This record gives sequence, C-alpha cells and structure tokens, in this order.
Amino acid sequence: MISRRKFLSAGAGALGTALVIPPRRILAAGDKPFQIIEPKPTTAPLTGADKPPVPVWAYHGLVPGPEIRVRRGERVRVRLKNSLPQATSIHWHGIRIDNAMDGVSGLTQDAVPSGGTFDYSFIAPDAGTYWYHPHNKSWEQMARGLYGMLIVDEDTPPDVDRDLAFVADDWLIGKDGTIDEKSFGNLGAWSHGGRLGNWLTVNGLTEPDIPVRAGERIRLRLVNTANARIMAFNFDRLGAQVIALDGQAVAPSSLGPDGLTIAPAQRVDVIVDIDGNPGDTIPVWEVSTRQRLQAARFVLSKAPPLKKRQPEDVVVLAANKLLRAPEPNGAQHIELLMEGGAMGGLREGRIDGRVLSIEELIAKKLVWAFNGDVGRQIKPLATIERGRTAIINMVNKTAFPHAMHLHGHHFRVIERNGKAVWRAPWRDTELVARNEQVRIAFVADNPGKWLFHCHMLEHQAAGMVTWLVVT
Ligand SMILES: [Cu+2]
Repeated sequence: MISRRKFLSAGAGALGTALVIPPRRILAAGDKPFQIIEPKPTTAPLTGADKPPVPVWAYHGLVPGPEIRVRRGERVRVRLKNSLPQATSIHWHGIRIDNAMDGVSGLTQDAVPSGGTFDYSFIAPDAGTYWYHPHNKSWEQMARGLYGMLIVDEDTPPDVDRDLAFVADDWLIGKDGTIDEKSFGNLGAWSHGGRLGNWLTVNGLTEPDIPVRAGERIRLRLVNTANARIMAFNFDRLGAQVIALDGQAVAPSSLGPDGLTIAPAQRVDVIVDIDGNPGDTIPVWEVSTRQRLQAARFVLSKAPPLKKRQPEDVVVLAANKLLRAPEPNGAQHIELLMEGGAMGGLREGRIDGRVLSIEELIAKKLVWAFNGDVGRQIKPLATIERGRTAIINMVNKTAFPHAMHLHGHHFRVIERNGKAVWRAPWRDTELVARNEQVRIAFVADNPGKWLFHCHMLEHQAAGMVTWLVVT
C-alpha cells in the first residue's frame, strides 16, 4: 500500500513551493435573487504547485466550493445549475432544514439531471459550522471534489482575530497523478473501511501555509469531507480549545495529546491562540495513522505580535436555543442492528421483504444491513409523531466503525456500551466503533422523511441507509 500523501518523491512543502490558502470565496446566499451554484468538471492544484493540476468536479471550479455564509435565522437561496455529466443534488449537512430542501435524491427530491436546475430556499435556524455536498452518487461525486462550507454566523460572533475554514480531505491519487477512477465502486473498499485516499489536502491544497500573526486568536472550523477516513489533528505546541461540535456549542475543553478525532462529515470548531515569534512556522499534524503527516502550517508574519489573551479569557459560544432536550419518559424506542461487511458473517438480507442470499447481495454490491434490511427500503425504519422523543439503540456487530448521520435533527448520545452518558454534546454525526453499542435521543420536531445512514459513503451505497418519518 502506498503511503498517504508521500506517494510521490516529496511533498510540495519539502520543495519549498507550498501554496498559501487564498482568501475565502464567499457566496452571500441570503440575498435575492437566487445565487447560482454550479458544479462542473475542472482542474485543481491538489497535489502541489510543482505538479500538473488534477481533473476534478467542483462547485464554481473551486475545491472546496465557495463558502456560503448567512446570519442565524436568515434564508439561504441557491440555484443549483448542474453542469456535471451526471445527475446531482445538494444536501445541507447538519441544517435542521425544511424537508423538501434536504437534497436527498430519491427521497426528498428527484436528482437534478445534467443541464438541469433546482432552487434551494431554506432558513438556517442554528448558528454554527455546516457544509454542503451532493446526495446522489455521493461516493463518486464527493470523491471528485464536490463539497463546500456553509457557515451560519452567531447573532454576536465571538471575539476572535480571524475565522478560518479548515476543510480536510483525502484523495485517492493514481500513479499518473490523477484521481484513481478505477477504484470507484470497488467491492473490496465497499465491504471494508470504504475508499481510503493516499493524499491529504487542506482547503484543496497540499500542506498549505496559513498566514497568521503572533498573538492572534483564531477560530478554526474543521470539517472532514473524506469519503471514509477518520482523521485526527493536533496543533503541535499550540494550545487549542474545542468550542463547538457539528455546529453546536460545547463548554470549552482543551485538546488532549491524541489530538482531535473527526469522523467523516463531522465538524469541530476550535480556538487556537498563535503563540510564537514573527517569522515562526508551526505545523498542524494529522495523527490518525502511525505516520505523522504535516497537514498544513501556520506561518507567522513579520508583523509585531498582538497582545496575548489572558488564560481566563475563554471563548464560550452561546447555545442554539431552539434545540429541545429529549424527554425519555414516553419516548419511542427504535432498534438498529448494524451487520455485514467483510468479516461480518452476513448470510442473507432483505430488500423490501424479499430475502436474498449473500451471493445475490454481493452481485448487487449490497453487503451491509440494518436489522437485516439491505439499502433504503420502501418502508421507513420508524414513523414518529412530531414532537415526541425518539431513542435509537445502535448496535454495531460489524468489524468496522461507522459514522452515523441523522438528517434534519441533532441528537445526544445517552448511553454507550450499557453505561449512561450525561450531558453529551449535540451531534448530527456520531462515530460508532466496532462492537460498540450507542443509544441516541432526539426530539422529532421536524416533519418529513429523514435519511439515517452511515457517512462512510461506500457503506451507505452498499446498504447502510434507512429513513425515518416524522408526521
Ligand atoms: Cu459505515
């Protein structure tokens, strides 16, 4: 196996040609009329300034796509203009959205054909860090570069000197320096840990320089846009405080020595105080594997340091008040048994009531099951009365971790491996380790048809997807 990112003789940083993260490209989508967002084939300098640009699919020709930014409670108006050779859609990940705008092809809308358009118009009710990506053949479309940030500003944003996105992706690059297309749909990847990449980018660049100034306080918004890789970051000698998870505020906590683990689709907001002298460089490390990869580096300008913050001067985000606490009394209990995959021993599975043998399932590339059902069924997993608390008990009987994502709601973990968990953070995507049991709870207060699936996109495509109805 080729080592991550180092598959060519040297990374761009080693050659002294690191690219600097450009100023963010913001689409102020709250304005009338609709802002057009156009996914299309293009190229991007993923692998470094000294390598040929890589053919990708990208929103507006940018990887990541333009950052969509609105105020809390504002309406987002975006017209998707599909210039891809495939049908697509846009899902607004983590937004407690109007169901018709959730962008799930085949469930909340038809996929938008090549050359077609679709108007998305919705209120962003919660402040925080969100993102957007296709929800049609997403295992291919996201791997080709289709994703962008959706940032909803607080009524009173916290006092920081800089607010930066940190969009981490891993790409599977072939020997010829282009995206390895032959691996799309590879059953080995689909039945194991998903399609893992060998090249790490941050904001679409290899080991980019992030220009900062000594003494600055930075709000860094990290998102893992990889198809399947769980990532982890640390900030070398810099202290960092986690202030939000999946867009929702948490009580500030310092980063431990293992760094920050981020499953696919999860977001983490951190406060980083740039401590150093003008001219210093400080790496950001990716530490999820035995390799310690430099993901990016802060480059301190020659400007004199800003006055340092006092240790007691901690950023505390205000909670999004609209989230309702789950009420366990009278809750609806839903079981979710996760089975299948390599070494999973799945012998058969159902598709809309019809039982198929594992051989028949493999022929359809369907190798994972929820409660014995393989892939999205005609019938939902459960129908929940609006306003009622739902509790889902996830039991992972597979040999792999899964990043479970619930659409349209945020939930709390209330139990892990039989032990009660108190005051867990709100999340929209939760990692369930192999052989782990996790119980989550949420108030089903958003009517509609909501997908519930593994965000390891190959697992989703190969069966790990179901849906809920809130009446
Ligand atoms: Cu999975």
